Amino acid sequence: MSVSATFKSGFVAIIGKPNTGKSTLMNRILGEKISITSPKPQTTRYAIKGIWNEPEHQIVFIDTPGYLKPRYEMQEKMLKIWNDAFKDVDLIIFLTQIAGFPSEYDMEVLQHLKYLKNPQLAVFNKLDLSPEADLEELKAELPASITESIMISAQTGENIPALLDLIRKYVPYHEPYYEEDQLSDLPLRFFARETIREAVFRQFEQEIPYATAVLIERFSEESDKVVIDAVIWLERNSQKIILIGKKGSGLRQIREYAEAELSRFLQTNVQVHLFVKVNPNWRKKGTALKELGFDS
Ligand SMILES: Nc1nc2c(ncn2[C@@H]2O[C@H](COP(=O)(O)OP(=O)(O)OP(=O)(O)O)[C@@H](O)[C@H]2O)c(=O)[nH]1
Ligand SMILES: [Mg+2]
Repeated sequence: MSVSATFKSGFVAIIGKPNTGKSTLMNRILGEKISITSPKPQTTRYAIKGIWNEPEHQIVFIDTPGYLKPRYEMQEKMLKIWNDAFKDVDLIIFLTQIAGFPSEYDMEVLQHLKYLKNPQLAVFNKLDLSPEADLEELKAELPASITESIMISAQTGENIPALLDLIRKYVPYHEPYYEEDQLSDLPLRFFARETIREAVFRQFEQEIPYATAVLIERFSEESDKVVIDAVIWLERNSQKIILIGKKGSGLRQIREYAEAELSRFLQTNVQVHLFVKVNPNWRKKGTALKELGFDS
C-alpha cells in the first residue's frame, strides 16, 4: 500500500453509559452494522473495532460495552475492556444522551476522564428526542479535560458530518494500521455470533437476552453459500422452552433474522442451524466464559 506523507490514522474509543447509542454511532459512521444494537442496556459485550477508511484517513473506532456495577464476573470483564480501551487512544469520545444528563453514571465516567491525558470530546446524542437542548447548559457540567462538545443524533444522522470534522482533527499523521478494505479486525464467525445474539436481544424481554451466550461450532464457506452451526446457551430449562417457542416459532424467528442479516452482510446465501443448550450460571464460570469468548 503506498501512502502519502499526509495520511492520518489513529484510534478513537467511544465510552459511556449503556443504551446511549455508542454502537449506533459507530455503525452510522461506518455505514455498516459492525456492532449490534438494541433498546436494552448492555447489548455490547466486547470492545469492537470498526475501521473507517477515507482516501486520506483511516480511523479505528472502538465501541465499548457500557458497563453497570460489576455484579457478575461478566461485568468485571466488561470493566476491564472499558479501562483497556482508554490506553493509547488518540481520542476518547464520551457519549451520553441529552435527556437526563448528567446522570449519576455520567458523573462517575467524567470523574475518571478528568485524570486521563488523552484528548476528549463530549458527544450528546439523541438530539432528535430533545430538539430544544442547549449545548451551553450541557457543557457546564463537563470537566476541563473535555475540550470540545457537540449534539448529534446517531439515529437520524444529524450533525454527524460536523462530528467527523472534529474527530479528524485529533487523528495524527500515521500510516494506516489495517488494510484499506477492512471494516473490522474481527473474524466473520464473530459477526455470526453477534447477529444471533442481536436477534435474541430484540425478540425477547428482560431475562433471556442476558442469560444468552452464543457459540459458533461451524462456519463453512462453500462455493454458493455459508453454512453456520450455532449453539445458543441459556441458564435454565424454562428459558430454553420460551426461546424455542410454540412449535419452534421463537427459534425460527431467530434463524430467519440471522440468515437475512448475515446474507446481506456477507453478500451470499447463509444457512443457519441453531441448537439450544442449558448451562446453569455460565456467566459465573471462568472456564465457560473463556469458552464463550470472554477471554481478554
Ligand atoms: N431516538 C434515538 N434513539 C437512538 C439514537 N441513537 C441510538 N438510539 C437508540 O438507543 C438504543 C441503544 O442504542 P445502542 O447503540 O445499542 O446503545 P449502546 O450505547 O451501544 O448500548 P450498550 O451496548 O448497551 O452499552 C437503541 O434502541 C437505538 O436505536 C438517537 O440518536 N436517537
Ligand atoms: Mg453497544
